[in-house]
Amino acid sequence: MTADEIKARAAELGFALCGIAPAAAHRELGFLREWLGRGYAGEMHYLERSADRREDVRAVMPSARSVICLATVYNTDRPYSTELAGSSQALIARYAWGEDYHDVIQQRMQALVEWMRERAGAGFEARAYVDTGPVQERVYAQYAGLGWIGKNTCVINPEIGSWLFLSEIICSLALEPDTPSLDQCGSCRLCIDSCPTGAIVDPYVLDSTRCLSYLTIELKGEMPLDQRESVGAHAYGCDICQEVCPWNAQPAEPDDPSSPWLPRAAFDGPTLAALWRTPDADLRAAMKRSAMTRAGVRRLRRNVAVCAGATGDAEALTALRDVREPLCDDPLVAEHVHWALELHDG
Ligand code: B12
Ligand code: SF4
Ligand code: SF4
Repeated sequence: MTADEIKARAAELGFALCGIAPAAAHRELGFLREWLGRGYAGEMHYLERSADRREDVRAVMPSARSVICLATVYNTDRPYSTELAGSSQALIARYAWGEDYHDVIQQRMQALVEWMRERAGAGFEARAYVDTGPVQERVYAQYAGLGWIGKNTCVINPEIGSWLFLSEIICSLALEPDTPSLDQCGSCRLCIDSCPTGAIVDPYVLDSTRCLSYLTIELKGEMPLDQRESVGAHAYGCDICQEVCPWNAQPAEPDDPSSPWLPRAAFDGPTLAALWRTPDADLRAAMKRSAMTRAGVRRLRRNVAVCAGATGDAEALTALRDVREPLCDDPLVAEHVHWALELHDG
């Protein structure tokens, strides 16, 4: 079984990109320790706990010789959040709109692993991960030639941009590696200058504790007071540093109606007020089997309350005063509602 045969099978299974990186001590893997040491992981303690394995896939699977890196495009033809500024719309990061990518991509990878297993000899070992494994996915993707790690820290492919889910199969086969991608950011710094919170503290270095994606998704408790006003209308995640990137300027292809990444109705451009007025049970149903289950309804309500305060949107503030779904009275949510109303009512 050759690398080319694996790539052809990956394309049949719906992967947009497939490349091979050697399981080796790549230079960029070493940045993780310093990044953790600076406290940039915030509350994401799992990154610290698994740092040994994240530094080298051979600590995950000692027989690892190659990492088969895969990318799946999730863009749809909906407008960018930067085009919706001041529109009252609740901004939800596009990766979270549709089906849970962990489920969709894990199934495709299992099919690829099974296909490989049928062809490989005895002793074949493989582990397939999408997002949740102890692997620095972007580093391997760069070495597999899928794209370079941009100054916004995302992997960018020169032909298809960075709206990509990464996943990988660590395997015991010594496959022919691809040529690593070259950095094409040049003198551009649009992502750094456009980040609303200054989270990209240096080119290629992101302080998660300032990133809206971390604050609205990963952070479990109260949002720090001094960061709330910079949240704007970002109710879940943030896409700005990718939207401004020239490599994502090409409009998306018209949507295939069967695409798993199309937004569910509740998250297809709702205003902040409409999102707040949606009953808890409906929000829960809309989140089912989507990536948004990570934050859940409680944190989504916390975020929408912060957005209402941060934007001062009159309809959203009215909705905060009117609607009393059970989760609105949750102490975490109530504190953020109180903050938003205090800010505007005095
Ligand atoms: C933790 C995490 C986060 C954290 C931290 C992000 C981060 N930049 O690390 C938070 C919650 C903020 C986050 C946000 C997002 N994430 Co995230 N996240 C991860 C996760 C689980 C681990 C990333 C990691 O290891 N970080 C640790 C640090 C050290 O790595 P790093 O910032 O990537 O730094 C690299 C380089 O920038 C460089 N570097 C670092 N320091 C230095 C210093 C110098 C001097 C130099 C030269 C280089 C350099 O080397 C590092 C090597 O790893 C990965 C999945 C995975 N298992 O890999 C997904 C992943 C990176 N996330 C992803 C996505 C889609 C997002 C969001 C777009 C979601 C959203 N819309 O809200 C945002 C994007 C924000 C951004 N600009 O990165 C995708 C990225 C796909 C792509 N095209 O790159 C991944 C790969 C998940 C997946 N399987 O598809 N995420
Ligand atoms: S996702 Fe948003 S907040 Fe985070 S670094 Fe990018 S622009 Fe900044
Ligand atoms: S916006 Fe510019 S600097 Fe940032 S990742 Fe894209 S090309 Fe690189």
